[in-house]
Amino acid sequence: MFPSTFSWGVATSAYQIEGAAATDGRGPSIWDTFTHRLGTICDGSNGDIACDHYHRYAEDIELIASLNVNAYRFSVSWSRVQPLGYGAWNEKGFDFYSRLLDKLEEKNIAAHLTLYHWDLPQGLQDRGGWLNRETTERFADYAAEVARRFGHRVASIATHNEPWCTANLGYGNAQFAPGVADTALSIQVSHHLLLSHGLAIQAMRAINCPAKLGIVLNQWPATPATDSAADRAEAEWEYARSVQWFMDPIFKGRYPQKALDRMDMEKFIVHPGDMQSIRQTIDFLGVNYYFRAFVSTEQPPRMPEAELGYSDMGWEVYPQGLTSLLLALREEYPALPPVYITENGMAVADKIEDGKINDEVRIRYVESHLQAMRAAMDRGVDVQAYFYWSLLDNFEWNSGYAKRFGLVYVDYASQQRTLKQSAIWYRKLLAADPG
Ligand code: IFM
Repeated sequence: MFPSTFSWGVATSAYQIEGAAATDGRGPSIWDTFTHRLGTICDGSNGDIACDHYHRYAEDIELIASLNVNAYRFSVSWSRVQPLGYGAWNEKGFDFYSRLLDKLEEKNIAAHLTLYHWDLPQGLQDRGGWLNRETTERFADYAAEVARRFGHRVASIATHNEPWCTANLGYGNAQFAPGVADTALSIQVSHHLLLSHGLAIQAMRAINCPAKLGIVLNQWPATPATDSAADRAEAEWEYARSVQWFMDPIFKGRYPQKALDRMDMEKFIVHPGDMQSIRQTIDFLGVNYYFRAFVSTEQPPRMPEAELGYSDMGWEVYPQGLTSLLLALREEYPALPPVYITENGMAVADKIEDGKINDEVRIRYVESHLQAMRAAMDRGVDVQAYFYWSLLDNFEWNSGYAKRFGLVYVDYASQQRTLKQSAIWYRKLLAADPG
């Protein structure tokens, strides 16, 4: 049993499902530019149409409601509501999110809004993107405008989704938009993302935004492959550069020394006052959990023997990592606010057979992670929400449409949605324990 106030949900993001890339005045984002560049996406696809959610949102919210969830996490496409990322707002873009919120209200589903799920307006990229410090101010303007319009209609607003990915995959190894491979630049980008988070929180507080405000971080505990001093040191470094790199500035007002010691800080510029700007009180921390880091100094790196197997992404299924991660966060950050598990889910090579998608393995995945989350709650961690990633199969970034995370199967040719067995299981679970 979970507390009666617990939020149960499903999550999506704008570029992955909306489509309607050039409809009603939406401006291009860096993901439009990136996906249209040859060789960037495994199956050569893009998010031009995706799940066509822009036109099918009402049907999709009916689906969400049919799952018995009481919460829905989605993101706003910045370039839909402000085509260039600066200057004029696009009323038609805001109207879309207003209609979405109307429908969620009608169904009594709490809305959890994310401001930035990786789709920077191309107009800002043309001015230097996240390497340009000014982008942090534009982000704060955007946050304040969204909060002014929707702050009273949503339960929470997260500034960023997984800034680790924006910095490391967008600027570190070029797997994601905008496709830059320069580690030193990725470090500067991570600082600007954190700064923009702090400025956005301040801007939203300044207008007395009634929604809960926070950030969503992807996190993993790091396990050394062996007990050797080298592997243990490597695991500590991994944890410092991924988890603590984002947590320490927000909760302690400084970067972790263990990470600074080994990073290329030559091009790193932090202005006086930045760390205070980043260290804002937040009302919740969103944790996205998928796997642990299994750290080995051996080459090629040793893979863990995965008791519960690997997902279709090649990620180890390791539910106990969620318990240990949450316990570690509570231990290390006394000011830790309530935690929302804002993403957790599994890619499976799903197939429709006789109109059915038998994804037993996904059911076991969710079940085991809910148990792991519950174990951390029993030991005192204040977890208040769980969102399955994702509602629908969707555009999985550089994997295109080849990876399916949804509770709901999408036939992209017909846009037909079919509930997988996991969706039916989740619906029953929530009917029995609605939180
Ligand atoms: O699809 C992504 C999502 O956009 C961010 N978190 C991880 C998911 C699965 O890779």
